[in-house]
Formats: sequence, C-alpha cells, structure tokens
Amino acid sequence: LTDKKVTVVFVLGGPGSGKGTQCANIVQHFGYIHLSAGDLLRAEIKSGSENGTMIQNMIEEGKIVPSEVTIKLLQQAMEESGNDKFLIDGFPRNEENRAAFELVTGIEPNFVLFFDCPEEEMERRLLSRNQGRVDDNIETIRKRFKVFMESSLPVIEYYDSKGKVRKIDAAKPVEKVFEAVKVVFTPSGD
Ligand code: UP5
Ligand code: MG
Repeated sequence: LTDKKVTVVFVLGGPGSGKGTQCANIVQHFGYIHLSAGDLLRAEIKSGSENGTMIQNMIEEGKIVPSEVTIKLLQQAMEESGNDKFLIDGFPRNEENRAAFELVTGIEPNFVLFFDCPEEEMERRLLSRNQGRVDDNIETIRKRFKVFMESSLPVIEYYDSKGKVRKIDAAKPVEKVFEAVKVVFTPSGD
C-alpha cells in the first residue's frame, strides 16, 4: 500500500451528521471506495472475532476503539479492494487515531470533508433512524456527542490548521448537502 500512490479523503462530522449517506452519493459520482470505520467494526463484531465483545462494549458506550484494531481493519479493506481512491468515513476520531494511521500506513489525507451539523438536528436523525444500532439510544447518543466534541473536533482543527478541511453545512436536506459536496470533488480546472 505504502509504495502505491493512494488518494484518501477523511469524511468527518458528528454522529448523525450524514457521513454514510453522502459517502454513498460520492461513490456513485466520483468512483471512490467507501470505508466506514464504524461499519468495519460492526462487521468485526458479527464475524465472531476475538475482539468482538470488546468492540461491542466500546460502541455501546460511545467510546473510541483502540486504534490498532481500527487501523488493521481499514488497511485490510484497502488492500482487498484493489482500488486506490478511498473515502474513510468516521476515522480518525482522536489525535492518537490520526497519528497512528499516519505512522503505520504512511498515508496523509488529500483533504478532510467535514459535515457541520447542530446537535439537535443530529439527535433527531439518530432517534428516528430505526436500524437497530445499539448506540442509537438517547443515553449513548449523548456520550457520542461528548466524545465527538472532546476528542474528534481537535482532529478537524488540526487539519484545518493545515488548510485541508472542506466544511459543508450538513443541516440542509440530503440533496442540498450533496450539491455542496460535489463542488468539493469537482476539479476547478485551473
Ligand atoms: N440523514 C442523513 N443526512 C440527512 C439530511 N441531510 N437530512 C435529513 N436526514 C438525513 O445519517 C444518519 C441518519 O440521518 C440516517 O437515518 C439518514 O437517513 C439521515 P448517516 O448518513 O447514517 O450519518 P452518519 O454521520 O454516518 O451517522 P453515524 O451514526 O454512522 O455516525 P457515527 O460517527 O456516530 O457512527 P460510526 O458508525 O462512525 O461509529 C459508531 C461507533 O463506532 C463510535 O461511536 C465508536 O464507538 C466506534 N468507532 C470507533 O471506535 N472508531 C472508529 O474509527 C469509528 C467508530
Ligand atoms: Mg455512519
């Protein structure tokens, strides 16, 4: 992976900000592979792996799974895909995730797509999602918001200081958000 030139976009934003929804749109229009760190962790639980119980407990508490676990799953998925353009959704979630990913993979993101959305709106979306996620209850949702503010926002600030953040108003309807996303992914021609 390291000697191949890969394009990576980190897709970040609070719980329920619309990362997964917009990644599905980006895949259709711009030929990226979508890797949701949360989806990979949930698949790992289902597979009955030895880490499954630990991951399940962390997700139920809204806590961040140790980075070596998440990075291994991301690396495997990148290698197996045979592709070289990736949307990494919901990772890195803290400074340690960020530094470890860079160190282990040697990959720096081309840019960071940041979905900015008020908590009231994210809460409404998560409480009406109804897909059986163990973390879509009000107690866990509050914990996820707290972890996002304390641990994940600093990662976005770090990339912002490097001029890499493309911030999107994610409170609008899905189609409006995607219009703004398309602008970010469309080459300006200069
Ligand atoms: N919806 C979407 N866009 C909308 C819009 N513009 N207007 C109205 N409704 C909209 O959307 C959420 C819901 O809102 C859906 O019903 C959708 O239809 C609707 P979605 O696209 O799913 O939002 P997303 O941002 O992907 O929300 P998600 O809940 O997946 O975000 P989280 O960041 O909380 O979840 P994730 O799966 O990334 O992580 C879950 C847990 O895994 C973490 O809390 C953590 O415990 C663990 N984790 C790690 O430990 N490490 C990692 O690296 C990643 C995860
Ligand atoms: Mg998601």
